[in-house]
Order: sequence, then C-alpha cells, then structure tokens
Amino acid sequence: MSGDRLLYDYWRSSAAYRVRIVLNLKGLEYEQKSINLAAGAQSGVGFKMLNPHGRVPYLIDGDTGLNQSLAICEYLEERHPEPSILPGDAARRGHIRAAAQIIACDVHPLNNISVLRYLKNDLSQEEDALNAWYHHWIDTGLRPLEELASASKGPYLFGDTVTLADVCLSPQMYNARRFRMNLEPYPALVEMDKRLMQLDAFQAARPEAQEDAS
Ligand SMILES: N[C@@H](CCC(=O)N[C@@H](CS)C(=O)NCC(=O)O)C(=O)O
Repeated sequence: MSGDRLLYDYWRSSAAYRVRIVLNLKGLEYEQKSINLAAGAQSGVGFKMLNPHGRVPYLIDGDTGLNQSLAICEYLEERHPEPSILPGDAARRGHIRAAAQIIACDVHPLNNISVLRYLKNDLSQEEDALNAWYHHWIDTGLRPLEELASASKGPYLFGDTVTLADVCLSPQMYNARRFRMNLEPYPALVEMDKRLMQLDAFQAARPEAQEDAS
C-alpha cells in the first residue's frame, strides 16, 4: 500500500511536517522522497515538472498528485475520515480551520525560506532585521492561539481530540525554537505542544526522526 503513496518531503519543512503528522495519525503508510531545500533541489527541473509550484510537501496518492499542505490534509481527511482531524459541526470545523490558517496562511508564508532569502539577497537586509521580521510574524500568530489554548477545555487546542489546528501548531513551535524565539509569552501553547509531542504520530513526524535529517 505504501508503494502507492509517496510524499515529497524535507525534514525541516514545517508544511511537510503537518502532512507527516496527518498520515501518521490516520495510520497511512507512505514512502518519502527528500527534496533538499537547503541545496535548492526544489528548483530542479525534475521536481518542477511534477510540481510547478516548486515547494514541498507534494503527495502522490495513487493517480492523484497534490501540493499545498492544508489541501493535502483535507484530502486525506476526506479519503480516510477516521480518526477525524476536523470533528464536529460546520461551526466547529470552521473554527478549527481558522486556527490552522493563522499559522499556515498568516505566519508561515512570511517566514518561508524563499522570503527570507529575498529579504537577505535582494533587499540587502542584515541578520538582525531578518530575525526581527521572523519573530514579529510568529508573535502575531501565536498570541491569538495562546488565548485559544488557555480557553481550551481539553489537552489540545479544541478539547479532547487532535485536530488540524494542532497539526499546524507543533511544526510552528518547532520552527520558532529553531530560530531561537523566546516562547515564555505563550505558556499554554508550550504545554500543549509538549502533550502533542508525546503522541506517536507527532514523534514519528518530527524533523530529527526523518531519514534525511542532517
Ligand atoms: N502553503 C504551502 C507552503 C509550502 C512551502 O512554502 N514549503 C516550503 C518548505 S516549509 C518550501 O518548499 N520552500 C521552498 C522555497 O521557498 O523555495 C503549503 O502549506 O504547503
């Protein structure tokens, strides 16, 4: 079965990390092909022919090839509804998607590798400016999520079950640590992330557990 499912991946990609978590949560086997983003492999002809967007993750599932992590996660949810990462009624699912999108749409795109390279190489920004930029946009996303985490009646962002919002949270927390962000202002998120990282699906998806980790 895993022969039918191939994830174009990179150990440090937080967008690919989300997809790895969902595949693991749903117990779906998959093979991985590493696209070395640090070496620029995302711009290689072979990968660009497959995925003109030139970014990971990219999932091949049988006859289907898909990019965009949230689209992939929702595709997997529709194909394999249990356990659900979008539980509840339309309103609840809307809230879960909104929290996930704070990270995936409002924070992550501003801190992506190509954006940071553009700031550095084309706009001649120094390391300090890059760090200030990076931390600023993470903070704008983590603040409202900290409120959500504090108000949650369960161990995860939306109560007792792991949802798409948690799937986006842990990779973002990993990323923030990697760029030495001070996480003291977000104690509820730090605790929530610790609980999430105790789950097998999250452990197996963490960057250092990937074969291409260096
Ligand atoms: N919105 C996309 C973002 C994908 C993305 O930006 N991936 C990054 C790694 S986390 C990437 O491949 N970057 C390569 C580049 O910017 O050149 C998603 O959620 O899948």
